[in-house]
Amino acid sequence: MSEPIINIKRLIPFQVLDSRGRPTVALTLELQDGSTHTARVPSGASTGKHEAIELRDQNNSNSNKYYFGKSVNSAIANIKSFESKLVNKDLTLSQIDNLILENDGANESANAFAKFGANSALAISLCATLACAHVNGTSVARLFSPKNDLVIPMPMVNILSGGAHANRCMDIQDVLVIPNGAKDFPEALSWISAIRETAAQLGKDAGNLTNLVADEGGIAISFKSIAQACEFVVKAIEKVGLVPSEQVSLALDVAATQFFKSDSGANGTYSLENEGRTFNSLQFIDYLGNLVSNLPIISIEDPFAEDDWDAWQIFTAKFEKKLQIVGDDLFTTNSNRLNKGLTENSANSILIKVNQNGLISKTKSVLEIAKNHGFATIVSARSGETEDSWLADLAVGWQAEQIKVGSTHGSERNSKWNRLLQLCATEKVVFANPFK
Ligand code: 2PG
Ligand code: MG
Repeated sequence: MSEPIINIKRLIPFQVLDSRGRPTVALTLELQDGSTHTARVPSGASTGKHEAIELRDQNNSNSNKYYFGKSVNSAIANIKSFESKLVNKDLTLSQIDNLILENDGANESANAFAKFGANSALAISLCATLACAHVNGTSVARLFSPKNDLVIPMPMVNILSGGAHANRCMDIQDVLVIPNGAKDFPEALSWISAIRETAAQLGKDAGNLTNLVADEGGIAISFKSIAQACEFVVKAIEKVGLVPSEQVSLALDVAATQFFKSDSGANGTYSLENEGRTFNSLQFIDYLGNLVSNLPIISIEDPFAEDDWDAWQIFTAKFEKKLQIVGDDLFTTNSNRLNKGLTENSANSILIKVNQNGLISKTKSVLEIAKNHGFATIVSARSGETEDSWLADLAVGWQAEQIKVGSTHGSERNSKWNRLLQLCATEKVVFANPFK
């Protein structure tokens, strides 16, 4: 299938706010046919050090003063100065992405886009994707999946938040649920909504619900141990009348880089402050092994720090048959890091975040490499999100089979769930279940 061609008239970048109230880049791309295509760029909190670099204004200029150094005027200026390289030309998405890469000299190295900004790059690449769907006369989902039934991904949904998203009220970042027994996406979402509300009620009843909805719409409750947090979610699943494991299972995003302390990169300790325990890598492998053996956990993300490759390898050798082992900070949606992980058998699944990479066509290539090697793929939102819903279309179009966008509170989360509901209502779909 040949790629659609677009002809850009102008780029209008501007600053908007994300779901955490922080500035982010938005762009309206106008085509020669007069149509406009607008996208907003997400942003993480627990960012891996190998992610493409997001540009923020560090200076304290007047326009930045009230945003505490987080404004994105330099990224916006970069888009504007790049405009002349794109306008009035017939270009495909791949050609546009390559021009952006050449301009930065980044070539998908770790820490790419230090000069141009991954947020500048992604704004252009996203808008170009939307424009390609427009000239094709289709949705973004259908741009990438023109034939056959659309594959609606299995959701992985945040119930409890901790770590960088909830003032570290739990050591790990998320306890999530996967509705692996649901017959379709609408049923899956209804189960999850019930579990989230029931968990909030249980927290209130027990008097330990922190008066805070976390960054991704999850519930913030202090737990002394990870096991306790998991048991709490199991209780919520049962209270709803669903059967743990059979119908709904647990997933963890450990986000271990956040509590790994090291002077020299690889050798260091994992320190669970709420639990009051410290582990070396081998001890932490045993600790997590024990958790997954005793609880209905079917997926574990970032169980080890982003450069603790040995621990990943040992853990994967032990648990790959029974567990989805997901690299987020480990791979940072970067083909070089993914290839190292494939060679060393460091995981069996990858989290795909478009702003970790910076470009839509290159992100798609990373996902395809992963799929071709039998890895499970999970398209993911960031903790700083916007009202945009293109992520749902990308997950469907790329047939990722899993999607993670936080919880079921907050319109920046629900815009993605709602888009999937819309696709279920308007298209012929099949519901992916990689856990059957
Ligand atoms: C993650 C994401 C989303 P952040 O770690 O998977 O939950 O968090 O966007 O803060 O990196
Ligand atoms: Mg993560």
